[in-house]
Amino acid sequence: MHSIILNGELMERGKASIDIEDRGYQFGDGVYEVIRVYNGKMYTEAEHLERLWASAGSIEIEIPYSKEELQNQLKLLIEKDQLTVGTVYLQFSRGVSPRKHPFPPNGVTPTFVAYTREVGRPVEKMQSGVKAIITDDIRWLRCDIKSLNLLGNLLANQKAAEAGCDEAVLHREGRVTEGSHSNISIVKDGTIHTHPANNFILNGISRRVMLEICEREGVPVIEEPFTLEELSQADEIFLTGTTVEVMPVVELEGKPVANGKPGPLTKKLQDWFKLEIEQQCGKL
Ligand code: DCS
Repeated sequence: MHSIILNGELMERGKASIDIEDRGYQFGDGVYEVIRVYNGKMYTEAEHLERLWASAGSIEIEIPYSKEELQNQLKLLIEKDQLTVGTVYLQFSRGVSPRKHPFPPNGVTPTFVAYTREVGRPVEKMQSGVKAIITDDIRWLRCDIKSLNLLGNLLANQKAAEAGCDEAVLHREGRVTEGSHSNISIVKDGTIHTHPANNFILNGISRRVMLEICEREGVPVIEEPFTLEELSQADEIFLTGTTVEVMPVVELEGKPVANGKPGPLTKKLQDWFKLEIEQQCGKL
């Protein structure tokens, strides 16, 4: 039976209830994280918690725990659920208050929810690659905040799903930003191109791991927006994200990417990424 943490209390999922005037429920007024668990251990948890605090801070939500306290709660949850490979989802909303747009008065505490899910590594897809569509990035201008408000992402991903694809590549006036739930990079003549970590994208933790690997291994990277034209001419395209790790895109808008198979640099990055995980969480 899966457990849930609600405001610091570990309980059965069926016992948890959320007030209808919780601002997360009514406004999407909150922030979240998804942390990968391998061999029962959280991967890059410090980075995720750091980003959670940054996201909360940017919308003036004060998390009522220390990072250490939160980490301990999540560890207990993982142990209780006996999770080996999966994810922990956690969110903080601004709390419960009569529905009004301005922030509630002081004294309203954020609502904290966390639960786990068993999710295997997408090994087959990592080998075969996935398909993607291209669509307008209609989201707001603070995509660096991991906000509960995901309508722009959902509409894009729904379009992808309807086209039988896994991901939607988003662009603003022809400049590629990211995927609906992943970061995107291309390879051209041995160089990786990826959007810089500014307000137009989520600064993905997996993206950062990938960039660190590239620096260490001497793979050249250009962190500048690339165009749809460059995307269509890419030698390789790959996504990075907590659940997808390093995922090759082999078909874009129904056309094969290069020869339609995962590219050599993407495959190398997958191996290096796996080694990074193994260093923190043990053999996969
Ligand atoms: N960009 C967006 C819009 C995302 O939603 C995510 C992750 C990423 C990039 C990649 O970031 P990480 O490398 O830090 O995961 N989205 C999470 C989600 O909503 N489900 O799973 C991962």
